[in-house]
Amino acid sequence: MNTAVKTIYLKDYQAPAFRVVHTELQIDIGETGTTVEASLELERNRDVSVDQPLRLHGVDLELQWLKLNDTVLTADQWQQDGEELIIKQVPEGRFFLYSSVIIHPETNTALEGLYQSGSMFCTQCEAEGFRKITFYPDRPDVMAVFKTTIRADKQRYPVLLANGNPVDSGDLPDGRHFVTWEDPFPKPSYLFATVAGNLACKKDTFVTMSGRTIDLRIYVEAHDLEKTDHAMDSLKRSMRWDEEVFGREYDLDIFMIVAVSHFNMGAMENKGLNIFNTSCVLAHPDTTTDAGFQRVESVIAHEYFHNWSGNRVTCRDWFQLSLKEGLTVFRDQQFSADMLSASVQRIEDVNMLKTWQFAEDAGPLSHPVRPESFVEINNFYTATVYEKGAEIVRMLHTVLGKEKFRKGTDLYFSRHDGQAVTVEDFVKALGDANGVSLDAFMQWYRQPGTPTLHVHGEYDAEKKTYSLTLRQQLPQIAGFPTPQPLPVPVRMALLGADGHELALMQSDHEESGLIESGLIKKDITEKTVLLEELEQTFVFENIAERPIPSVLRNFSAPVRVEQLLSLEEKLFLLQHDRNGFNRWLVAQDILIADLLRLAVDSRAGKNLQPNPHILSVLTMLLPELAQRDMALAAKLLQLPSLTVLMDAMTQPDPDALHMARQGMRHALTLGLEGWLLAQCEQDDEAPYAYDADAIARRSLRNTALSLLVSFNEEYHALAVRQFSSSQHMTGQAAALQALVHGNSHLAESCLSEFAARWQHEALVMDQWFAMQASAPLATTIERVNLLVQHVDFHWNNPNRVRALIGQFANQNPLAFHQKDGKGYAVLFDAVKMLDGINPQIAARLLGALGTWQRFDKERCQLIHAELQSLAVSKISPDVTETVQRLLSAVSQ
Ligand code: B3K
Ligand code: ZN
Repeated sequence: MNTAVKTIYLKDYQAPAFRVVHTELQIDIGETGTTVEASLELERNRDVSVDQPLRLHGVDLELQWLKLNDTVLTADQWQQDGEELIIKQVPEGRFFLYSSVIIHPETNTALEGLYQSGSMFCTQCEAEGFRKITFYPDRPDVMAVFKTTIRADKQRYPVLLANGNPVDSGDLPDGRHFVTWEDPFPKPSYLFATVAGNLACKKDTFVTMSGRTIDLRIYVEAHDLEKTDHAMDSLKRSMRWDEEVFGREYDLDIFMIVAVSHFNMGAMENKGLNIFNTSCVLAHPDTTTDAGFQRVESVIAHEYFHNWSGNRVTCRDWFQLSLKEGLTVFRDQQFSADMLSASVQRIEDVNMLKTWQFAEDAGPLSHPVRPESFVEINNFYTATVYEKGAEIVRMLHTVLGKEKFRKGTDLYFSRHDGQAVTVEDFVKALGDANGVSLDAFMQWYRQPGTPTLHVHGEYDAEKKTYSLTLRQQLPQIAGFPTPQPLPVPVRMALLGADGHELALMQSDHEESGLIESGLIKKDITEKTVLLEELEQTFVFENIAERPIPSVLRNFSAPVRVEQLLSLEEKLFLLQHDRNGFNRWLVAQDILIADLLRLAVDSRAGKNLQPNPHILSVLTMLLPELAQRDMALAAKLLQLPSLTVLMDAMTQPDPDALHMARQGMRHALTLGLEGWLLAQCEQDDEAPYAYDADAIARRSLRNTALSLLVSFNEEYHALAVRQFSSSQHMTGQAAALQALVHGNSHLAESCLSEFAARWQHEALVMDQWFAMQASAPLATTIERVNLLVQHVDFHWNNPNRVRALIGQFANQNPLAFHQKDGKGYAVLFDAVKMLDGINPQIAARLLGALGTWQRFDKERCQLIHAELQSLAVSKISPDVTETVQRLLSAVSQ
């Protein structure tokens, strides 16, 4: 086992000994090395004793010289200890430290620090990449004003960018040139960025709410210029929305986005110079699916929103990551809900949470939204920190209500502008602004694991009261204290016999000071009750009939729900609840239960017979629902995924669940064949429109097509027809995927045609790899092993690795968990291969095993052996930490 890893603890946090007043960088880009000269104006913080040395971070830097004020430092005046450069004696007052280092972006495959992507140079500094550029106190609570000069060959790199505003530029000898940028806003080093390349630019402007005109620029490779309209439009809408909804105005005179094709994640919010994975900025109907368009819109918004939630107010240390990520995800989710359909957005967000975050929280990778220790912080950019973090912010929004929440964020942004703060500061500002204490919610940040909410209702026909009893069951996660009750907001309504909502009046109920005041009025039919103890009963009066409760509306808390309702009552909710989200939620519940039953039958070799009552309700409901809410109809038709089903099974059996799911799909198609066919035969709209209705129509049509293709070979021609005639990628890709996943003999020729047509479009080729890797077929492993050898497969491109290996391991449980262990071998071979190239991506891939301990003995043994063999090889700290955490499942 690699034991050289060092664990960092939240409890050990110490304020920085020195602050950086001003940072000046001179970056000289060369083909075989880049020189970085830094000038740092430093000052010892008050209360720090004079004998404390200056400690700077630095990784893989070739030090040329170091100067303290006017004196060159000799080797005995400094020392290097791991990632630290220690300068033993520095003056008492302000002083300057100058350094010169050489770095090698041209061989940097980890894509952290300064690196080359294709023919351009770019940076990624979050979380700790700046230390790969120069010696620096590389921690978020050290905020400085930056001035950056970049020099490079003018012909190859005509565009030279950095944070802030351009203040100087000019030509240099030998065909080189320079540009100087100044960023007036103090910022931590993780928000530093620079770019050099030959890039085309899409320009626009935005007039802010105070009347300032901002230059907007999106830099891309020339052939991608036509794919920037949607990003620019999304950016302008994000800027307006943040002004209107959060009162946040942009601060610099220019806002730039640069698209790069080699990027470890979606995008990065560097001050004034966002750097984006091409997949999250480029969009065109010819090459991008609806899902791609939506992703661009939300990531553009997310990074833009970070300008306030992250940049102006940043994190004190990396344990506080959710301070900026949870809040910003919440903000981007709200934005997307306002742009398209709020209920579809909520369904998608919750589906994501339940699929990935609940799973993460149910295994050895479980951690609190604010972790208490880490080896490699890059391993903690997780669904828990992001998505569960966003759910905590959403709960605060729910209990305060929209206006008070806004008062709270106003105070947070003004009180902490220019500061590096903690999650406590955020929660306190929201409370202070409204004269309430929200401290109880801090427990959500500290306590890992998903609570289960047990719901039980009783109607007293004589007293005309309805008592709703809520109980929270909290999982004990190894290594953490006994869990404490959490505040759980439960948004709810009571439905009468014909589906109408009953008026809610609570008897002698003391309103928690947190809930919107004035909520208890006679005509209120939906309200939020706050469960603060392990168990509480809420009594509603004047309830004239026995109601059916609709609880946890819009998923008002990130919990699993166990509700004592009969199938009939659940089917009633599915048909009558006015809350579209809850119809989806209850449908999931109904379907999961029946699919689990079918899986048991499948293991016993029985005939698979889905519950006829469920089938008849669905076949009756869907065509009628599609008239009113096509998007919801499409969502219901998609059925819970294999991953969600595995989560619901005590010992997941992907084979049996797949059979069960196929059986249900078959039965549904049988009942709905004519209607499904009618959906596919409707005109495939051209030109492509990006709006909620058009997306819903395409979604329903494509879901119908996939059902028909798996149902009967006769329908394969229908898919080929759509594949050839569709005027947009959403139609083409869905048709091809239906053929590939439906194991059609027509798939192969369409795959070849598609590859030939799109071979020069990397993002389309990613889809080509992905749909083959995610095919639930016995032949997939063999195919993935061949695709790894494909000329267009590159280990050094994270998008391609995610498209092939990531999709296989995360989106194809059937093949990945194949009983002979060949699927695991694909993953572990990839991790070993990648570890030397890009440890961040290697470690992330292992996340696919987050619940491995729940599988049967044979599978567990195979995975355990692979993990152990990896643990004893020479691997990066990133992978070491993840392997150790995964292995901890066996000692728990
Ligand atoms: N803040 C970046 C993520 C950085 C990841 C570093 N491993 C993107 C985002 O959340 O906006
Ligand atoms: Zn973010």
